[in-house]
Amino acid sequence: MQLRDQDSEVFRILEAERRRQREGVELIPSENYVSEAVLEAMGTIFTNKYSEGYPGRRYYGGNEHVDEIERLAQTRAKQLFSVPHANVQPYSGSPANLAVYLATCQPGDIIMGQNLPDGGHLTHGWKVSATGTYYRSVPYHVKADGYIDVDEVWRLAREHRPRLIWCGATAYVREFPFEKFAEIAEEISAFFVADIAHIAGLVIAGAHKSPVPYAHVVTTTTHKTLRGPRGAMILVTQRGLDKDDELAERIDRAIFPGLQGGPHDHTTAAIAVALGEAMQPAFKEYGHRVVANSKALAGGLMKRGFKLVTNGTDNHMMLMDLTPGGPGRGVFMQEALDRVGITVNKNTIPGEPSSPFYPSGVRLGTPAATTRGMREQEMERIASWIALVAEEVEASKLPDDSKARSPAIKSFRQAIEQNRRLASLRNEVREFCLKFPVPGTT
Ligand code: DSN
Repeated sequence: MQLRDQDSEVFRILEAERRRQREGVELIPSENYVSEAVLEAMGTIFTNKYSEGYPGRRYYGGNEHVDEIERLAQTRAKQLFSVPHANVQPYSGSPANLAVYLATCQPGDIIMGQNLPDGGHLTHGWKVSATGTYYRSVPYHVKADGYIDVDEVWRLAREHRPRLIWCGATAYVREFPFEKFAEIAEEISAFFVADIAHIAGLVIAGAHKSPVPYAHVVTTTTHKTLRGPRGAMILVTQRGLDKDDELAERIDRAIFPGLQGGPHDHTTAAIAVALGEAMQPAFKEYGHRVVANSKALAGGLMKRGFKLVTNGTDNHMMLMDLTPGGPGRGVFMQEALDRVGITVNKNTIPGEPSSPFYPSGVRLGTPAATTRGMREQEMERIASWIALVAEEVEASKLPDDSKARSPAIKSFRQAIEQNRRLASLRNEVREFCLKFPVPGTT
């Protein structure tokens, strides 16, 4: 029986989400739209199977076809990234990164990663993450200009001699200096792990330098610029095997049985499909277009007087610094843009004067809009809408008194619901979006 007939309640919610995706502009840089083939593979009977272990070495019977699909995903991953080993089983990016710790460190070891408010990821040692609890985290930062402070990385690495150094981020708009991290790690005999979750698709397309010649291990999610299902991969490079010839086995054992149980075989099937798509010439073009669109959107925003961290971007994302209008305004912009159908996320900025919950920035990116076929001229239009929304909410400021904040945001929400200018922009955005189909929503 079809979902529509069997469970009208779930179907209704799904339809509402389908409408939201079709009728709005998705600018969260970690999101994307998968193809219908990826969606189809996700929704297959591979979800019925248990397959603990690895191809040819399973704990359950009946895995001959799962073995085949997992081997195919591994082969495609190895070919695309030019690496000798790929594990495609991590449930998502955070478990993939945890598995790297398990494979390379002992609890209590010193590790280094980019500080979270400076754009780094939770799993690179931030204090509230298990990685900041079980390991001794020494974060590095970005400079006042927004670029990674490589001199500080050198200094901290020499002083603390970490076992593991991460390079990778969730909110960093410039090309990563992988070669510098390789030199630093080499000098102190640390493992160098590149987390390319955000930029994997750009790396495949040649629109961002590859970390493979420099890092020992590379982790990535599969659902951001790579445009696959929600999942992740851990790649071991030749450099990694030269450092530790058992590194691939250590990584595999860390994922299973170290951290996870049975792999999600339907996800593995969909990863294989996404990797197959990423091998096509059209994907190269896609990766370059994502960056061209990102530069166009950044240019459109700066032209309209917005301040961007580092004054631009090299990749798929940009970070608006809203502090000229007062600290903590990210939340107002996110809510107001949501109201007109432009989805972004509030984000901390380097040197954040407010807090992660009430940050002073907004993070935007172009992977999803580019998948829909939007180009530079559409980015210009989106920049103009963002400017209009900003103008409309210019007067809204975050109260200094922390108790007054939640009520202020509540009344802001009511005000934007009633704002006629925003309601009319919402209609314009909807009409525009319907011209750019989202795969799987028609
Ligand atoms: N949630 C991801 C992002 O948005 O960048 C990071 O894990």
